[in-house]
Amino acid sequence: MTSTIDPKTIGKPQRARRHVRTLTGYLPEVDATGKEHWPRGEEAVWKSALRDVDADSPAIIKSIVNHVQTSLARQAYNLDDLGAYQAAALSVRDNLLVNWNETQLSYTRKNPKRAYYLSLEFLMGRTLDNALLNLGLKEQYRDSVKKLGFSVEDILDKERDAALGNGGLGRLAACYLDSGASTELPLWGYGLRYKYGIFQQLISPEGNQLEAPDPWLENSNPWELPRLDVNYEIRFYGHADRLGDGKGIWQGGQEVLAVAYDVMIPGYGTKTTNNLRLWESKPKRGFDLNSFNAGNYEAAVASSNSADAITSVLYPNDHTSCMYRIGKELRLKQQYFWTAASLADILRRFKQQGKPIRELPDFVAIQLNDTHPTLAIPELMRILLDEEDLNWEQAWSIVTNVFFYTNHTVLPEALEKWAVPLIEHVLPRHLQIIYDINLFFLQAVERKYPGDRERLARMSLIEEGQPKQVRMANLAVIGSRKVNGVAELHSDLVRTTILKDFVDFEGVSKFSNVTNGITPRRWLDQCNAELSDLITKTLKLEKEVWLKDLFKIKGLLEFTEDAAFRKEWWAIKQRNKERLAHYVQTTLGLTVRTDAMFDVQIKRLHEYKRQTLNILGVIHRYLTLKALSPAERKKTNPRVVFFAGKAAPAYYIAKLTIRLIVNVARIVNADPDTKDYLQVYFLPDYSVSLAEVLIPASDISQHISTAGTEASGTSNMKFCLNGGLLLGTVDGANIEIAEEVGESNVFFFGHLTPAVEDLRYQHLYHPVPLQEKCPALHRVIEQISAGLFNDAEVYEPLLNTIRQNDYYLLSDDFDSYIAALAMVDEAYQDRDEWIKKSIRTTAQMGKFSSDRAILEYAESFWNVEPVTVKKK
Ligand code: 26V
Repeated sequence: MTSTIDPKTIGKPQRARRHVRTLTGYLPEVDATGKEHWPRGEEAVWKSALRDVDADSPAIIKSIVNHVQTSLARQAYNLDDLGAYQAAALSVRDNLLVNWNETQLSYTRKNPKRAYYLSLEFLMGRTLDNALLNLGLKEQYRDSVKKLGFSVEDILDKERDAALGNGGLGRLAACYLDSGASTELPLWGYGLRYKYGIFQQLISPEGNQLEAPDPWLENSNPWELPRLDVNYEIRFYGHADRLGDGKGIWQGGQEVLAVAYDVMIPGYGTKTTNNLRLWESKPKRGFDLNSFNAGNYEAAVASSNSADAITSVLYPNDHTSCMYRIGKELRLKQQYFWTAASLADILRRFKQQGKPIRELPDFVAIQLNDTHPTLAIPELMRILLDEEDLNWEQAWSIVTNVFFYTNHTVLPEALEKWAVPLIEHVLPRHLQIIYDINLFFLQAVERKYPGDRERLARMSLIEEGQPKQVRMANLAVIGSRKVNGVAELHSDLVRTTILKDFVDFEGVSKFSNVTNGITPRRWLDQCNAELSDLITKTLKLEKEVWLKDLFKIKGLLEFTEDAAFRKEWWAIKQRNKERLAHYVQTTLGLTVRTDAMFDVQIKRLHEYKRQTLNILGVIHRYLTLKALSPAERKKTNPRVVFFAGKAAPAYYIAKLTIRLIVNVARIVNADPDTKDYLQVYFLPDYSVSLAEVLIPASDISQHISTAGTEASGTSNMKFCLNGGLLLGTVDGANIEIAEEVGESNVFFFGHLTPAVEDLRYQHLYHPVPLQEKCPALHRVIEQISAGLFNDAEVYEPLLNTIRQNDYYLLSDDFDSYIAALAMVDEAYQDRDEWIKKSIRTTAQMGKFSSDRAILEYAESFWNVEPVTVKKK
């Protein structure tokens, strides 16, 4: 069975009349009598809304039509889906604004302690659908838009993703904002308004990843409010002089302007509408008049261009922290520009209350999302010392009570370091302060461990070398009140490996864990509306109740034995598979079987995430199938394997993995012997919106990082919440998911974290030939090398990573991986039992709501309490 229907069109009325399609939209049809026929929707609806004062037109229709006319300067005749999306978005924005104003007013009146989430990435995806859900206006807008002649699905589809992030870290920030507003916390986000988000991924005919810019603001962005009046001057370069007593003065250099753009963040089922403030860089003056008057036009615009450059593009995380391809200096300027503007804004708001600066920690908590905003620590010191005239002890005590630091990786190559000469050049005053912090800190360490020079060298903020480097994680740790990892295992690793010395020195209570979470609004109700409705119906609860207290879905456990319920559950999975198949058909022109098991791995391409292990497993399956007789093949379980994800542009090995996947897909899908049993797809340009289609369709998803390398993973939670089972290693949040849903409902394989170090040692000093160690893997690699997937020599560098060091332990885990895949196949054959596993999995995912996670931050770190904004 293959997909032939377009699920989006089910139940959609056919348009009665055809209209002439022009570049600008539709023209009215003129019939034989010369009468014009209204092009869109119901004539009376448009006309009464246009009369504006007419009370008989529903408010939503009136507001959309009003925006069509006055904001877009268009009318029914030339309104296309994009225009309709924009008008609907502006109309929804009006609603958000009312709540936003109400919320900010109530914060100003009540003056609660506030929390700020500083993140260089916010991977928001689309907004319209989410705003409608949170406002509880989905059905009304569906109706209104329909009366105006549009389908809500079509117009939702016109929105571009706001892709201001790389992956998990940025999407986590977006989930936390949703949960902050939904739990009524006074929580604001601060980030950068990149002109270009994460690059668009194209795949060449050979299977190579190509990158194109992501001009997401091209059609204007209805969700942001420019606040041209909220702006701060930010300085770079110049020179700094010490004034004694830890104080200094910073002068000269370049000054640019940080201008605020606000994005409203509505809570689900609350009036609370928080703010995400994104900064744009602008030249302080349009251009340099002196150069202009001297006739030097190029120099005049050069300074203005360099100011604009700061927020022009989001940096992809590269495979090494050295980022040799794109300017390091610009990245450092980005980080400082954003932290300095955010701090200035936070302090201005605090000062409006008229409180003394020493009370700052009673009113402000700042969460540092990874080390990217760590410059906020010396920046706040600078302000307190040089501008507020506090002494060092007073200033340091404020700083260390305001900041909180979340670590998101233990991979050594991902820990940020900045060259001392670069910081000295760009931020001379901050380098002085960093040195002073280091001096006082190392003096204290020396007092506790006299003469332990190695320990001092390890803990120093400065790493010796050519050049010397500032270790941002060390600075973030000593400048913060609490430090946390993002899953139990990861937090343990943080405490026992990268930050062990700091735990010994400061005591373990400063180092804790907050397991990541996801918002069930986007990641269940929005992306899988049918499943959400079934859950609501089955639990006999209002959907608002269980979507805000996700532990309530445990009630589904009672229904695992109910055959009718299981049938409905499975039918929804099937329709989600068809929706995905339809997407593949319309975007790639390929026909996906929907009667097979859907097996999905979607995440950034990285060696530690081991997409390579997955594709080598696919090849193993292919070779095995080829060796079977047609009759034996028929007994196997048909499987469709989906991959999606971007590789950092300079990450050669990751790009080769993509190329291998694409070429394996090409050969396997065309092989008449196997194509009924195995299909492989690489879906280009992975995004939040694509994840929303892929996740609900998955039977099994793969989270197969080398043990100890994936801090948490959050897509694992999204799949399980949607009733997809998990195939994974004992790593990150996989472990806690298994604890919750029961180990019998997940498929674990591979070596455990404590074994990893020893295995790596063996690879280096006692290597065993691959042929002996893992014949199955050896056979697969030899086939690639022999040209089974064309371009044999192209893959050699990728294959050599396994043949040589095999740092990520593919050869150690391959056999148990293949065994785990076989267990998945076997389990899938018993369909009823599989569906029960699927239901049990969803039912026991309550812990992974980001509401739980954000409340943990609020209660155990920030000491920030909810503020109820009254519904009028
Ligand atoms: C960055 C880099 C940069 C260069 C070297 C290689 C490398 C490897 C990883 C990273 C990511 C650093 C931070 C990050 O994004 N961590 C992710 O955070 C998620 C949210 O906590 C978590 O679920 C993911 O497991 C974690 O990788």
